Amino acid sequence: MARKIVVVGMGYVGIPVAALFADVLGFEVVGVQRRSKRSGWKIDWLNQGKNPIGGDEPGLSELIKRVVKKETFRVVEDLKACEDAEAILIGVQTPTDNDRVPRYESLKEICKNIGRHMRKGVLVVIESTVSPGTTDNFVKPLLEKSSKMKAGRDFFLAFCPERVMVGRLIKNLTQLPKIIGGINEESTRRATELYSQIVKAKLYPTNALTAEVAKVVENTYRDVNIAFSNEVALICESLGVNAYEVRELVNTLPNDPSKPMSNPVRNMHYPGAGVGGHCLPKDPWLLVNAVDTYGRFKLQPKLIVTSREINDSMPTHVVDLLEDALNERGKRLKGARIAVLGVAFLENSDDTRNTPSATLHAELQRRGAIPVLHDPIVREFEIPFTKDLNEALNGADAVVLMTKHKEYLKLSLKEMKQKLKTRVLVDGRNAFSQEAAVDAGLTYRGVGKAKRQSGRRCHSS
Ligand code: SAJ
Repeated sequence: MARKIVVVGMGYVGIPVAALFADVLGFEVVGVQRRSKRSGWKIDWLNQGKNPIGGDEPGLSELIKRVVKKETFRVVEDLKACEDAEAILIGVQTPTDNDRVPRYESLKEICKNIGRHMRKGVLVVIESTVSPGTTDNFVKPLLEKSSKMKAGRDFFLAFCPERVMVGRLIKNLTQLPKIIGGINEESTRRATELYSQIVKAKLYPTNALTAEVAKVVENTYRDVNIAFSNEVALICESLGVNAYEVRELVNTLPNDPSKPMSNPVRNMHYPGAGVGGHCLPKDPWLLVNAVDTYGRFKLQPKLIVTSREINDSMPTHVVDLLEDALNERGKRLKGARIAVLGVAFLENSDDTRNTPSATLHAELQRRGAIPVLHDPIVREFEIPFTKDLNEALNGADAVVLMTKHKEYLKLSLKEMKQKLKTRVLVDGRNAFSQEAAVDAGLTYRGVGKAKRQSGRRCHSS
């Protein structure tokens, strides 16, 4: 008898997790996806064995094709599919609202519905990142109430955070260690056994609350490190040195985490035009929110909040660099037509969640400029954009690079210059050599780069 798994939410987490389990001998997986305007189309695509996730995702398309062909994976709309499932994995969006408070409407709905259908002995796993305390204090009571069963005895519950990253979904899911946080030992034991079927790396058992804190801390750690690099970039701009060269020099210090005491580990992150995605702009607030909601004593995290503010300010800094470069060319930003390269928050992906390009677009409009967004990979976005690069470049007063898609790295700066009305290039991701841009006759500005008047050599380019 096949081991039946249900995966709720066919997104960047749910799709690869479901397909991986469906590829394990003896497993049958049913994905559940609402037929919403935004994501309903994925149901039919997946059932035709097609991969709805754009951009480069090594191995995912072949895997989906294979498991649909061998009929171990299908997608439905109804949570009724949970009735005979031995495990139910939840990978739905857990956004925060404008006040940075977690909004769990969809998680709440799903837990209430799953509770009505799930059978005795089932294991429920939360993969989505949630504010610490949510599994024990929000999900557990919801499931107990709608199932009329006792958690930890009649059914089992664990928080096992995803560590996916667009561009390497399969690799991260199978090669990265997995944290397994059960509400009790039996829940942890069952979840560990389940994930050992697809995760080839080490599994780390712990309790739900510790797992929740670890997940948001690992993303907050990254966000704080990026903020540090962004602040160093601003310092380097004012001192006239290249922050990326500084980063390389700093990282020449050995970086072997396995021998932390033998050498001072340095792993300076990349400065850039901002921090986007579903995780880094949100997870620090989940940590801050947890202290407010469940904290034994109140405290106001300063470093974490300041880091968010620094990272959120980078798109506006890019507009400042643009305004300065245009002034050098005797052009005002107001009324200027700006070609913005890149809508996705991450290179070579189609993911636009919390993209810094949206913040840049709003700031350009606020200052009276006319932004034209371009992206070669993104399928849909709430702001109109073009996939035709010439449409964006021709007659523009400046180019602003926001996403380091590989398509842009191949661009000829000379050809780009020919198409522009005002020859300004602002590099938000260290995509281009300052030297080459200036030699091509462009006025160049870059996050973390020394300001160099056309024709004069700076300290380092
Ligand atoms: N970024 C920088 N500088 C850097 C690294 C990233 O400016 O040095 C920017 C990127 O351009 C992007 C944003 O930060 O706009 C996020 O980039 P990311 O590479 O962190 O991509 P995510 O958000 O998809 O992935 C993160 C990862 N978290 C960690 O590495 C700790 C991934 O492992 C998580 O699985 C993922 O969040 C998640 O889903 O939580």
